[in-house]
Amino acid sequence: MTLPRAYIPGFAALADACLQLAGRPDRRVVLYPHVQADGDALGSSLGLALLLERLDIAVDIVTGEEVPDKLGFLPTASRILVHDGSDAAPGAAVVERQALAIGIDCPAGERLGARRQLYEAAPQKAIIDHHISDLAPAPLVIVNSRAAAVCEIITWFLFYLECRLGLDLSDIDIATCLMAGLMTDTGRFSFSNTSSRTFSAAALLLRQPVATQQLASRLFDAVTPAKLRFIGETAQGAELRHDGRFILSTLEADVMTAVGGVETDLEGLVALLRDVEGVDLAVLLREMPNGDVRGNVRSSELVDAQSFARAFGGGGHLRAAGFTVHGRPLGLLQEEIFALADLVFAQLDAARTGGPATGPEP
Ligand SMILES: [Mn+2]
Repeated sequence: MTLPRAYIPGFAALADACLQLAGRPDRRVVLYPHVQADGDALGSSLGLALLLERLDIAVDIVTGEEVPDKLGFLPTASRILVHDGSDAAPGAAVVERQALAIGIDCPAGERLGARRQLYEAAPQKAIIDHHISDLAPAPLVIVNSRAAAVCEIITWFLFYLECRLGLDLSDIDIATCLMAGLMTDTGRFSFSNTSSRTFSAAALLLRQPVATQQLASRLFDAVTPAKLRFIGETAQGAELRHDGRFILSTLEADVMTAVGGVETDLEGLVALLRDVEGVDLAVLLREMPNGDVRGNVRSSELVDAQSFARAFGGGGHLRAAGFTVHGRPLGLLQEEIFALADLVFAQLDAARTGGPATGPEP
């Protein structure tokens, strides 16, 4: 296996910063996954924590909310500290002893929610992310938007450390956590973000006897009663436009309240919309209890989901992106989304009919 060269400067700087803290339990690395952490954010945080601990580096993980039930099976998930912004929260105590704070699966900032100040108070800060962002390059900013998951980046970091230190650093727990994130963000290795490097990273992890089938069914196949209801509501409310190439559905606050459920019950709903035959752009809106509207965007290779989400202040990946809108009624936002979709499909049609031929030569 060959380490992708582009990673070397960032990994060297990160390893230097971490290794300085070895044997110093009073000087800790603190990991900050994004709010509403998913399988990649939690898997990569747990995997990195376990990896650094093998090198006698003390690590804490601070999340914005309790680990969702669905991900509670991840090895050592119970170690995670929660910080909701109050001084009494268990996670707040890390501020005294954090020597290095690392934002995981996000560019830190707003994506840390109430933990932002805690992160920013650290004497040294790093970021490990795979989203497209405007972050200025810095030695401890490791952002690769071509990586399918942060777990892919962490796996290569593991490999880098093994080569640098001449040690075998993987174990079954590390490999299981990192594989969980790889599977989450690639839809079990089926999304277009899955590259040869993703498979190489998976191969590195499978040096350990990871229970991949069990992992996949826990992450993907399990459907809670709440999720079943959400699937029904999403399908029922779906509106198709532009000859079935655009689809939008909405989950209003009263539905969310009536069904109950948790964040992970909403996973896969926007993918369900995107999977409808003929759809090139899918948007799912849901009203949050505080009146904000969260939008999820998915697209085929013909449409840029990321720039669509950006128009509403969000971001993400080319085919999968999201945004949160504050203080705008759902109906108004819906109209804005339809208007932007009109523009997107008008441009697509113009490129197809009026512009130069883009298809393969006959
Ligand atoms: Mn991710």
